Amino acid sequence: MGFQGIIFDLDGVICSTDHYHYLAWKALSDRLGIPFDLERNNLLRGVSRMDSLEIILEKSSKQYSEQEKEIFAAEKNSLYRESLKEMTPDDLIEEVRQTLEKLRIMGLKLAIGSSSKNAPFILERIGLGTFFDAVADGNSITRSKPDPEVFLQAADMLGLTPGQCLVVEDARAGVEAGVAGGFSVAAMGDAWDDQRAAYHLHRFCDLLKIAG
Ligand code: B16
Ligand code: MG
Repeated sequence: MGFQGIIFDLDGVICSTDHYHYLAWKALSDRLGIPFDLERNNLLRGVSRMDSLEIILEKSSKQYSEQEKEIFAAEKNSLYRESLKEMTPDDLIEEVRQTLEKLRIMGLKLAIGSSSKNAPFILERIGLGTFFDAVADGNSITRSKPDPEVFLQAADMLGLTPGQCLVVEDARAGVEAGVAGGFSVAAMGDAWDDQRAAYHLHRFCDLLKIAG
């Protein structure tokens, strides 16, 4: 309570790009003959592209060179970007749009804290390219979640301390990152029941009660 800023994860919180990640990783895994399903996909939430690939390759019987891994990651990203190109502002759920607008009217500073290098492109596709007061993402950090760097950077960009901000996350790695950075965390989606989170969101608009 009494927060001055909210830092949102992107994939799985603001929009459902997490399913596009799954489809692209699944296509690559199938081509390489590596078992991969929705349950394993949950391990990749909030984790960087190359770290996600390493998790997928744990189930491979073959060893791959760093050069091959770069090619696999580029292949996955190219498939993923094809899906992103289809996104429009209609892909932003109305409840999310209205909640964001109400939070802004309440005077909160709003930021994105995402591991994704595609974050600016996604925000532009869904019509939020200039909405947030700050965007910290995979392009500006050196360490991916569960390291708190992305959230600390976002708070710094807002001119706030971690204690003044709430982090909203759908990934267990993201909840861990928020707590490690000294933030209160609201968990939703796959991480909803994570006991490290201070709040558990049934619906996105529940944020209005927490922040109000
Ligand atoms: P990219 P988030 C994360 O975004 C995704 O949850 C994770 O699945 C993905 O591997 C990571 O971004 C990197 O994404 O390949 O687009 O750079 O949940 O932190 O907003
Ligand atoms: Mg996420």
